[in-house]
Amino acid sequence: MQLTRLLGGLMLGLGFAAAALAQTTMKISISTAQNSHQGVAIDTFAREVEKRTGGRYKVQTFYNGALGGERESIEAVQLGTQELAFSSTGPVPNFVPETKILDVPFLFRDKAHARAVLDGPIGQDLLTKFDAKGFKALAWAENGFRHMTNSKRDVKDPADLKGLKMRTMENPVHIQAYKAFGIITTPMAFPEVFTALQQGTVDGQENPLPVIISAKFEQVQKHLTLTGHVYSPCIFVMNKGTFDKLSAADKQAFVDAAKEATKANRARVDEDDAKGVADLRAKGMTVIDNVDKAKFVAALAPVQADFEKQFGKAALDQIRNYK
Ligand code: EAX
Repeated sequence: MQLTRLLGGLMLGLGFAAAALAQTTMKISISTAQNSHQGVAIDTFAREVEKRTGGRYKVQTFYNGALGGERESIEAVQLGTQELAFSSTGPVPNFVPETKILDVPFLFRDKAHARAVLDGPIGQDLLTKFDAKGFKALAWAENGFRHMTNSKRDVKDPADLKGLKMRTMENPVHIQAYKAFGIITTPMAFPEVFTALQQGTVDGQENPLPVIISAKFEQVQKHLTLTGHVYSPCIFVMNKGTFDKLSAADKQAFVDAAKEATKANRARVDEDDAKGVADLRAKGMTVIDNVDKAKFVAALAPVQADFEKQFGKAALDQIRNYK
């Protein structure tokens, strides 16, 4: 009894102490559902920030584009009206043009290659490019490799893409490449995509399996082809002023929380990639998984030549050959 009372008193004391400490709440948002690889990322991040700062910082999580699409969220973070966002690189080149190189199609062999590049000196150097634009980029994470879906036909060959009206991200590199496939490109923010597919405003879209599954695109798309035409990184961005005001230890806590979140995010992407095709087939999609990738690569040869001019062959080779 003595002990219980003592413990009770201690906990009460601790409670008061915690309440006396200033507690700061911050916001973070994603455009996909909570039950997704991005939801796992920000939920883990919020938990880790709270744990690593002894509860002095709380991160409020928003899903499904509740605070706006990815471009709007990044803008809000830049302005400081929102402290944090987790986004694909879709709209990022409009803020930090140096990241464009990561959106080049067929640049990465597989997820292990992409993750190694992002975690290595190339990716870490790119994170520093956000500083001058009003951001602190905490860590890279991912969506995974993007695949094509549409409501019109099985895409077995690049020629089958000709004339398909497809929603794309607001990303200049993607748009240039997809035009080279003969796609009629319609850039659009993610929260509008389901309705656009449902109403037939566009025939198709492209996204990794984790996004297709969590957005339930199988309800409005019949055909999926595992083109894996481009790797889709994600990033944790924070308002620079907000980050700079943190103590050195808290800065480290935020960075470490983002790294921990990336681990959980990547594990979920692997899980979704492993079961995604069977899942989507069971829900009625036709999935072309024996893709002759070389044909799709060849179809982009002219545009790749232009990317080599834009980004420099040396910079692209440095990524391609990274071990
Ligand atoms: O970040 O806009 C997109 O297609 C993105 O891949 C999606 O919002 C997940």
